[in-house]
Amino acid sequence: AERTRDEVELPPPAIDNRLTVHPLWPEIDRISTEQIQAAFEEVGGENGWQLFAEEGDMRMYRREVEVDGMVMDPLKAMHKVRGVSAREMCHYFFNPRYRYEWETTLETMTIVEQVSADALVFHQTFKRIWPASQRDALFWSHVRASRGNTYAVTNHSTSNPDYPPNAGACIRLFVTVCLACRSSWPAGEQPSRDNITTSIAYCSTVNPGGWAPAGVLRAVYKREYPKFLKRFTSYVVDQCRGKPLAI
Ligand code: 18C
Repeated sequence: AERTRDEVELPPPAIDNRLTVHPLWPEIDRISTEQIQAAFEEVGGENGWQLFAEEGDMRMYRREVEVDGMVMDPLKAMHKVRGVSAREMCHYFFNPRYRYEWETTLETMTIVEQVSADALVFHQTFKRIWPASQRDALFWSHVRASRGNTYAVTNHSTSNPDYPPNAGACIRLFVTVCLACRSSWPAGEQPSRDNITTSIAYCSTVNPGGWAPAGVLRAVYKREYPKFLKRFTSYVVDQCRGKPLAI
C-alpha cells in the first residue's frame, strides 16, 4: 500500500494545469526557470565562489555578501548520489509528509495553500539560535521535470495576508532555494538502482530579515548546510531501498 501511495504522488512529469491558472504562476515559472538554469552552471573560482566544505562527492561553495551589515551569502552545493533518481530526490524534498524526518532546523510547518500536485505554499518556523530572535518563512514550493532526466524543486518567499511578517515573536526571513537533480546511466542500458547516478546542485540564499550577528550566522550555516545535504541524501537512499526505481 505504501508503495502505491508513493507512486501516485511522485512529482508529475508535466506541469499541472491548476498551477498555470493560479495568480502565482508567472512568478513561479520565471523564478523556477532562472534557478534551474543557474543551478547547473559551473562555479569556477573567478566569480568569487569559495569552497568551504568538502566530503566525498559533496562540495559546498559560498560567496560572502553583506547588505547593510546583514549576511546574505549565497550558497551553492554539488553532490552525487548513486542508486536513486532525480525524480525520487525531488519527491522527498517537495512532499511535506517526509519533511520532519530530514529537516532538522524545523520547529513547525503549516501548508498554507495546496495549489496543485506540483505547487504548495508553506509557513515554517525554525529553531531559535541564541542570541538572535526566532525566524519564520512563508514560501511557495514548486517541483518540475526538465529535459535531460532532470527534476528540480524551487522554493521562494511570498506573502499572504493571513500570515503577516513580524507579527508575533518571529522575524520573517526570505529564502530562494533550488534543489536541481539530473540522473544518468550507461548508454544502451536500462536505468536501475545498480547503474543510476544523480548529480545534485543545491543553491540557497537566505536573507535573515533583521539583525543577526554575522559571526554566529556564518558559523551556523557552515555547520547546517553540510549536515542538511548529507542527511537528506542518505535519507532518500534509505527510503528508496527495496522500492522499484521511479524515473
Ligand atoms: O532547503 C532546505 N529546506 C527546505 C524545507 O524546509 C526549505 C527551507 C528553507 C529555509 C532555510 C532557512 C533556514 C533558517 C534556519 C534558521 C535556524 C537554524 C537552526 C539550526 C539550529 C539547530 O527550502 C534545507 C535548509 C537547510 C538550512 C541550513 C541552515 C541555513 C542557515 C541560514 C541562516 C539563517 C539566518 C537566520 C537565523 C539567524 C541566526 C543568527
